[in-house]
Amino acid sequence: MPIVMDDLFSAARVPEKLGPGALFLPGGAAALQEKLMTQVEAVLAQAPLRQLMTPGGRRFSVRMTNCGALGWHSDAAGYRYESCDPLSGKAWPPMPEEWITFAQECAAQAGFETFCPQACLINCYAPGARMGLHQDSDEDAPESPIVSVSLGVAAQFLFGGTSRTKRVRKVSLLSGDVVVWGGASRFNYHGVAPLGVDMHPLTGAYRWNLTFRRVTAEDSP
Ligand code: MD6
Ligand code: FE
Repeated sequence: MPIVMDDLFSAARVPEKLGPGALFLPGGAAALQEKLMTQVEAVLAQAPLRQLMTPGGRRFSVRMTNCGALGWHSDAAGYRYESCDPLSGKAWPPMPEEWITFAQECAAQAGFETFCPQACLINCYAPGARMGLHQDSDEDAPESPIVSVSLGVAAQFLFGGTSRTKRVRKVSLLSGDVVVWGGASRFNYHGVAPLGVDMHPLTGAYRWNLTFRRVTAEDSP
């Protein structure tokens, strides 16, 4: 078997600790990808993607929706979780049971044994869409990790530290990759570089990201 350049330069696709409480699971959702995308389509039929506004009046380049008991929302009033979709006034679509089980299995691999997600934020990236460096701090459950699943076109995930000025590391996220984020890394800055022009058999030109979140303390209903 000849060695090609890709083999020499690509990172090993094995689980890797990105920091205390932060675990990269390459291919962690590989076997579930098709099923997840089908279930995403079902969520979209009830809660379509929308381009939210930041509190400062800028439009997110990423389109978003949610499923679960709570959904993340942003407008002039601020970032927050809502129990009903502000577009329809109806409850967010339920989170599929398999998603909850899967997110729990991923969290357990990173040492978070009691994780029970209440919200799944669904992000859709078109070519050029990006997510600036931010902290996920709209949840009141600092003990709970976030479980993040990537589907479709590959992206560069930017993983910084607890302050904006810390070194930012780039991690290539391919379809089916999972990142678990908690403990001492729970509030690390992170973002996604502008999505390139590419094609993936499952999603065409798009990248999807599912983030599973606990919003209220783990011992609350
Ligand atoms: C994304 N992800 O991958 C954006 N947040 O599209 C996030 O903002 C994120 O992947 C917290 C933990 C993991 C993440
Ligand atoms: Fe985030």
